[in-house]
Amino acid sequence: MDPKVIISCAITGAIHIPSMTPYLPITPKQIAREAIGAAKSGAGSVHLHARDPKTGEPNMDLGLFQEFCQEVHQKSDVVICITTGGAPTMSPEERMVAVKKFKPELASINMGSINFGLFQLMDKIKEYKYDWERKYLERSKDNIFKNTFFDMERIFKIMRDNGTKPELECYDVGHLYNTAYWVDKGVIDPPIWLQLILGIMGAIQPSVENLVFMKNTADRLFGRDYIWSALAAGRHEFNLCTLAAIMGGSVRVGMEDNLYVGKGRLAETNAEMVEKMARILKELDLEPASPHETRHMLKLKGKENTNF
Ligand code: KMH
Ligand code: ZN
Repeated sequence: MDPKVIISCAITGAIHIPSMTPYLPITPKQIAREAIGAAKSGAGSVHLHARDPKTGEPNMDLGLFQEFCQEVHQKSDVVICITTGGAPTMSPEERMVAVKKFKPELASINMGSINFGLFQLMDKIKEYKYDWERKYLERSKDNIFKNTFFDMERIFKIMRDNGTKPELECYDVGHLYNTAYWVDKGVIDPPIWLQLILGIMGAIQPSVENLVFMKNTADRLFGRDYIWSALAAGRHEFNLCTLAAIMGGSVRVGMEDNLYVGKGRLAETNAEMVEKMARILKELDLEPASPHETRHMLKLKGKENTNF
């Protein structure tokens, strides 16, 4: 039987700002509703960040996470993946708290430090809705999203102590080598679950060649012992996810990575983006993995063992 394709949906993230779209989920209610909708449309996993409900600023408040995670946990079977990336402006300490508290089945871990550039987004914004937005984007020019080996070691330990599977966010080829270091150290239980990220400024850019290069590098480093997914920022999202699916990978879509569902057409819901991806898969005779199949493929501990 052909393996299924995991569609992960990243609901809101910390890249985009409310001034870029009226549809960005911000409040816990909106985030929960969007995550549940994405699951109904075919997502096996939802990747969750929190935002200040009044201003939309990225936030790691445990009360906010609790509110939307609990609702998703109660109303849907979808696998919840909690961020430890938070926002590039947050310290690693701040970013680790939600995994300790909620013991999710899945959480992201960022596999290297980068100058995560968001300042270029300012060129397109005519008017800012909130005070923090402009400063947030501007600051990214001179800010390191810090994920040192010391930080990664601490995050891996927290994940292991809480039975959480790491989703390994690799923004560049070097991050695959960092992953190989941790695999050799024995801190990652099989299967290795890689998220290949293309198109973040400060890291590898989106192209067919670069996705093939990353995949070939992963093959050289991990042989057949890994499962992978791709995400591409902005307008490259659907094209490179389609290529990833053809190459045997899984895919991530959603408003964290891209705000448009078609040329010049803002996505109104995350579900729309999942639906589009599921339609493309269908045309390729591929099938989205259900939450149950996602758990089986990634060998997750089960939602009954979380603390939402
Ligand atoms: N923002 C994405 C490019 C995280 O939350 O840990 C990667 C991400 C990081 O989702
Ligand atoms: Zn994220």
